[in-house]
Amino acid sequence: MDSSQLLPQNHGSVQELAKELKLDLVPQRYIQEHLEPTFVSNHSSLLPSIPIIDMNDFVGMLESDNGSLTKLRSVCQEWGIFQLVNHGVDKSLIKKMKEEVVGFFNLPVEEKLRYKLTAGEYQGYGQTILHAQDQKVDWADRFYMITNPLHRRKPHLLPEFPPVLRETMENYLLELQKLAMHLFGLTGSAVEIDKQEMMDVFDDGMQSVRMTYYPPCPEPDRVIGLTPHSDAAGITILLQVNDVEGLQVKKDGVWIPVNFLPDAFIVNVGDILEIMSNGVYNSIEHRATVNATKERISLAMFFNPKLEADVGPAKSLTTNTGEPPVYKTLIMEQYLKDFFSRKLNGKTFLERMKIKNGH
Ligand SMILES: O=C(O)CCC(=O)C(=O)O
Repeated sequence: MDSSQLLPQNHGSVQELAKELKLDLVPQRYIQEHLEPTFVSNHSSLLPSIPIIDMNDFVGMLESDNGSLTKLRSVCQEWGIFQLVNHGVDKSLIKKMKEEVVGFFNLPVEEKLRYKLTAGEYQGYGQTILHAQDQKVDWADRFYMITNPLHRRKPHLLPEFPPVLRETMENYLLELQKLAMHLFGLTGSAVEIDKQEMMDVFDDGMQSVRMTYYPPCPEPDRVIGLTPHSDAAGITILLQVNDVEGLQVKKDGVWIPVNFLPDAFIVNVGDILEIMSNGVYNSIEHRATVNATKERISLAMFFNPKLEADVGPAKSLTTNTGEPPVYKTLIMEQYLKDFFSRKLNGKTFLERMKIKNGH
C-alpha cells in the first residue's frame, strides 16, 4: 500500500501515523531532501557540552561579588543556552507534570482532537500549519497555547483540560513564572540592564506553552522532529519529559546534542532577550531529531514581554553602556501579529529588527 494513503485515517496525527506505519515507507511530505545530517558521530564525546548554571551560585550574591553574573553573561553570549541546576522547582511537581503530559499524549486521538488546530489558528493540538501543498512537515504532534495574559487564553484549551492535567499545569506555570522572573533579573543585571526595567517588561508578560510528541520513525535520518529555528521568546524553559534525547544546538556551525542532566531544566535565550541585550546575547539555533525506536516528549514554556511593552534594546543598557542600539524597537503586540500572520517576509525576527548601517 502507498503509505500516503494512511493519512486520512490518522486525522493528521503523526503519532497515529507512526503506529500504522510500522516498517512501511515514511510519506514524502515528512522526508527532508536537504537535511543537515542528524547523526551524531562516535566522536560526540569530543564535542563541547552545553554549560551548566547553578542557581545556588546566586543565593546571597553581593553586588561587589559578580563572578557568577560574569559567568552567566559569557554563557548567554557564547552559547545562549544552559542546563539550569538547583532551580528550586519542586521535584514532585515536575514528576507529576511529566506524568500528566505523557498521559495527555496517551489519550485516544478522538479526545485530543477536541483541542485540534483549526484553519488559520495557531493554538491547539496538531501539526505545523500547511501553507503550501508541498510544504515539508515535522515528524511531531504539538500542542501550543497562550497561557498568559489570562484573557488571551482560548476557552476550549487549558480550561477544558482533564482536571488533574489542568491543575498540575497551572501549578507548574506559577512555579516557572517565578523562576523566569528570577532569570530575567539575573540575565538583565549581567548586561547592565536595570532590574526594574526587566520587571516592567516581563512581569505578567505574554506566556505560552508547547507540548511536543515525537513518535519513533523508521527513517530517523530523513525526517526532522523540529525544524531548526531560534525562539521568538525572551527565554524558554524546556523540560525533557521522558529521558529520550533529541535536542541539538548549532554552535560554531556544528550541531551539538544536548544531554539533559537529571532534574535540570534547559534554558535558552530567545530573540527578544538577544534584542534587549543589544546583541550581546545569542538566541541560539536549535532543532530536534527523532529516534528509530523510541518516542520522545518535551514541554517548553516561553516567557515574553507584556503585550504593551516595547521590544528593543533596553534603555537602561544603552544609557549605562553608551552603546548605540543595534536593533529597532517594536511593540510586543505588533510583533506577535506580524509573527503569526507571517508578515516577516521570509526574514527571521532578528533580521527584521536589525538596524543596518546605523539606520
Ligand atoms: O523538544 C525539544 O527538545 C525542543 C522543543 C523546542 O525547542 C520548542 O518547542 O520550541
